[in-house]
Amino acid sequence: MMDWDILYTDVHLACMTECDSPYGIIENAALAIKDGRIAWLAKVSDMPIDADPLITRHMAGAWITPGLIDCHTHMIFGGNRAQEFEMRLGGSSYSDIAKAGGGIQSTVRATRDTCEDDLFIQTYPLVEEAMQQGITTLEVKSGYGLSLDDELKMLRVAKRLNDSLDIDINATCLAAHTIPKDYSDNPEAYVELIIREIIPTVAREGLATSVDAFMESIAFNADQTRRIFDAARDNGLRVKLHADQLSDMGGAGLAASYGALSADHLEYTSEESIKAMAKAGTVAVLLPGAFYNLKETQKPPIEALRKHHVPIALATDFNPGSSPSNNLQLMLHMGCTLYGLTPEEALIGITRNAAKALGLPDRGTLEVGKKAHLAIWNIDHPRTLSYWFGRNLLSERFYA
Ligand code: DI6
Ligand code: FE
Repeated sequence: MMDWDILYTDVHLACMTECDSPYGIIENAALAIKDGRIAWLAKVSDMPIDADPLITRHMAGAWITPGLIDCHTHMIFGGNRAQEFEMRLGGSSYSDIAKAGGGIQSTVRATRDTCEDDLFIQTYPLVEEAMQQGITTLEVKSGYGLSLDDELKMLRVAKRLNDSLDIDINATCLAAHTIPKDYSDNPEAYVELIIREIIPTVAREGLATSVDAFMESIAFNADQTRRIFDAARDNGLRVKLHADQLSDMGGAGLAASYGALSADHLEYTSEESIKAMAKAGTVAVLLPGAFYNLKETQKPPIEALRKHHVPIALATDFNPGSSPSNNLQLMLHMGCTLYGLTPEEALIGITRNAAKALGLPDRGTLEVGKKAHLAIWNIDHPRTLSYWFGRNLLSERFYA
């Protein structure tokens, strides 16, 4: 007997599986959940006659997609940077502001000045906002602490949020976000601190599953990034990289050579690096919110990514400087209008490929055995999710 916990019936499914039908659509379908996993899904007409769910939900033709995954955020931070927004509107560039001690450094000051409890209290409603968007898995980076204690503080906040809310929070150590002001005379000493203390402690305490770095002329060079990645590997952590956002430093290729989960941003990435990503299975995480907000004009090389079959994910990059938006649904629209993705590619980017970018094969599609993380929508077709912008089209979310 099919003793399911819940059966959603009279639904249409956008399974987002790798198959011939666009979006992996199954119309006039039903989906059953048992013990937190998808137990069965197919057309209603194929329902087994011995189906005996505890709860049956008649959904009047709603659409179900996999729960959304925001695979790149800097959601935990103190203060905000509205003043820098005004400066940029007045003509200053993001790099100029960073070089003058603003930018990431100003959020580092504000984050260091905020105690762990207050950071938790401030971030809690931001995670709730993400949940209201249909997000069931969220990546959160440290990187505004830049000292052992403050990086650990941020990652403990991520863990507490994960333990307090119905969402999976995947934490990443981004101690290599920038050289903190207190080390500006001796950047190498900070790299040593990351390698010898921060990464080993984070790994030992199980506070993150991966290590990220910002490889850029205003942050870390290739040699430093390699040593940080070596330390990650020695401590059993996966790697990912903020690569080629403002210039082509060969970052995506370097990340691929380490078998990185993802290389993110990629506005200036070369075809050579893209080939290396394809070979390594490194996901391209595109962040149109930062591109838009910084008024960038160089688009990531979408055609080359397609040509070499590099999986493309989309994320918010939610942070107080370059991308102050927590709206993942909006990134669908921006991925289409700013980068030329198709609505289907965009939706794959916040489901199946976002799961790949986090190294989580147990989610991101609707398939038997996958986690029962669902987003339920009042729409007439999944393309509609990319069409509207700034609206929240979610009607329900299921997280087990
Ligand atoms: N690239 C980004 O877009 C964010 N970090 C990074 O390395 C920006 C972070 C910030 O401006 O606070
Ligand atoms: Fe980022």
